[in-house]
Amino acid sequence: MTLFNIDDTLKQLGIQNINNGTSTGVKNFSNGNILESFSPVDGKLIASVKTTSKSDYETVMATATKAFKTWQLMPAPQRGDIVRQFGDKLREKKEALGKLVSYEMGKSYQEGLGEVQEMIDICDFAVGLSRQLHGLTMHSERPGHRMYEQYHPLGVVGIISAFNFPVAVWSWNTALAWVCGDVCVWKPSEKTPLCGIACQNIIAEVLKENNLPEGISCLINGDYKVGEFMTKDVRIPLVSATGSTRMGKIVAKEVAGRLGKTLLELGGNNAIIVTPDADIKMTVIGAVFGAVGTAGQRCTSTRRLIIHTSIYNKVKQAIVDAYKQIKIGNPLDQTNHVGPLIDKAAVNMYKDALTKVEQEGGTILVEGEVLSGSGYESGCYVKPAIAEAENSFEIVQHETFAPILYLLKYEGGVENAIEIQNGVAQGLSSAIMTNNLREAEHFLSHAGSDCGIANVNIGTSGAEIGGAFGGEKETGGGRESGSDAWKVYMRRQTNTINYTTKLPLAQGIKFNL
Ligand code: UN1
Repeated sequence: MTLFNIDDTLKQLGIQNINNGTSTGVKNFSNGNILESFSPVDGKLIASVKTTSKSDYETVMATATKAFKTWQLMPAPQRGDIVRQFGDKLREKKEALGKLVSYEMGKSYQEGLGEVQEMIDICDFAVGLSRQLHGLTMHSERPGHRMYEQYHPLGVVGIISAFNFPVAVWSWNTALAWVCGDVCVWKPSEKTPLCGIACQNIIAEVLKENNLPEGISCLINGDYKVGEFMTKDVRIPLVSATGSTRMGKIVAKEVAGRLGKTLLELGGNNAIIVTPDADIKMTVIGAVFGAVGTAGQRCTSTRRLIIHTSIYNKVKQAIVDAYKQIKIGNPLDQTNHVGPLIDKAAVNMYKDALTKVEQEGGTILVEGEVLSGSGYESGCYVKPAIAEAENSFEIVQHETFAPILYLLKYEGGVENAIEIQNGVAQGLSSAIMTNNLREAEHFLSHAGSDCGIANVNIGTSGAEIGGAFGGEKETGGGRESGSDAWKVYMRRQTNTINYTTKLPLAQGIKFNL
């Protein structure tokens, strides 16, 4: 079944059969190996990308460094206007880009559109921000002195993004970094390189239309070795990396070794606490979308449900019943809820996790399965599974990027549920379902969730861009998108100005010459 014409979509986004994976926004070139992008939807080759060689990378860095000299001098609101134009172009290309995201990554078309909407939203946010890159003013202890702080651009920002949000995560970083006066070099996941090419083509048009220098937006492609060009490069003061905790630890060590900055957005092991006061209908919707949406491949996906024993059976039954309604299949067919996993390696991890949970003593409530036959030819479609487990199981402690939901029980007060919720190495997203004010406030208090995101009567996934996004512990501590996340893309400078004819020293120190 052909649900859309992929050739037409690729044409609209300027994607050819073989694409140069290195770009400075004006020139596209590349001398590295060929990377082929296969769709998990139907297993077909979509197109190929030539990866970035070391010498291609050097050309990119020379161009980016030069572009920074111009870009940083442009007033921030004017940079904001460029980001506004980028947002407008994204509005025009929303359907095409949403389709490519869906076809190359495998998430539903609605979620593909949602991802492009997140890009548009962050552009709007960044435009407003471009007039608000505020510092504070302070009172000096010295007479006739004024003290204040300013934020200045950092330079070249490196962005390493993951396959699961192949376009939005780049835009959260880049839209803010641009208004802050930085230029960006982006390495998309080698599993979704065409999404990277499509985005770069869109921003390149905007930059050309405004006669801006090449190098403000650069693209590089390839595997972790290409990422290493950036992590090892002292010309890159900030590396923003999204992906696994394993990858984040390597990036953090490498960049810290040269005293660079990192913004890390890594794994989650997100739970919803379901208390006796929960609205069960809302809980089911939140939990099921959280667990099976994007086939469980969001860093905010719901992996654990922590249910009070008094309502355990009722909630369990409601969730198991809801799973019977789930339709798995081509994500571009809008009647399906769940598309494929990204590739066969992900399918193997899913299978391993299900074996492990049983070995550790868990009970499978909804059986997992790798689907085959008509419509499932890519071999990447799996059935969302549910297992009853213990929080202490090694597999429950681990983030498996697949639709597997663990049901856990708690007894007594909400503090016991919070202890289970916090009892993992990751700290990204968390939620409580309750109509009880005391429980909700306890969960949000300093004695409550230890995650970067804590929601009441909402699931763990689907955060809005207006808030700072990220988490604690093994999630890496970084914050992206809204609130004051922009500050990481700038360097802070404290300025003290003396407007007198005397030179008093701070701390009252006397130094008479
Ligand atoms: C991710 O999975 O890396 O909150 C990001 C959400 C989305 C972002 C997820 N807005 O689920």
